[in-house]
Amino acid sequence: MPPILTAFANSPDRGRGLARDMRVRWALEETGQPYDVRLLSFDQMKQPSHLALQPFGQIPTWETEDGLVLFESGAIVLHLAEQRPGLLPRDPRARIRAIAWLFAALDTVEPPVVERSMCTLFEREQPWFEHRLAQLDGRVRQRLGELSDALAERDWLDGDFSCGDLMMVSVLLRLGSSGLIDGSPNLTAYVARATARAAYQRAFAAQRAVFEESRMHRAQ
Ligand code: GTB
Repeated sequence: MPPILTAFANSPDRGRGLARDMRVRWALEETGQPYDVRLLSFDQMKQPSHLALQPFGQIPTWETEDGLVLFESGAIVLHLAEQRPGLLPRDPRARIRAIAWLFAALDTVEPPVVERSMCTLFEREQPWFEHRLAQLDGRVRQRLGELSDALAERDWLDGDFSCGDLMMVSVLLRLGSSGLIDGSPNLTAYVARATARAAYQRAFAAQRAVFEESRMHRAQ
């Protein structure tokens, strides 16, 4: 039996590939690993059977036939990258540098990006919304500027495309239509280069199919 990834049955991103199962699907496609998906409602995510896999009642999780259970999208992507070639260099120093970029994506760039997106989703009605958004935009812009300088004119962050690039681009995509990346042409090109990869396209189509299917059911 193929391993099982969990994902939203009805993703709030409406098929835009922004939920965190997408980064795992992308890693699976990059490394050519087959998988099945278990789709969960919000209620199911909070049931004991899912909490046994993911203590915070979230997606994604990863279960293999031989009993491995993993949560945290970063840990799952890193595990997949270690299983087969494609997302980590062989050279030990290059390998740990790629892993450092994966952590940088999750721990340094994603927090202000998520904080901004929470603000636009849940704080829009507050009298201080515009002020707060400007503040958060500033924090995101600072990280984007630093990342843009680090990437410079290279295609990828450090050598070949790696799980560090996969995670960084997954995080940048969450900025969506904010326009914040537009000020950094090298980051815009970086995201376009990554999302043009066949593996990204396959992963995107797979999560999009879930949304289309649920839309059809809702319409019936
Ligand atoms: N650190 C964990 C990881 O990386 O695996 C975080 C997992 C996480 O945040 N999962 C979210 C979840 O299960 C889904 S992806 N939330 C339900 C809950 O906490 O009860 C986050 C997400 C949700 C929606 C959008 N969107 O609509 O654009 C984007 C990302």
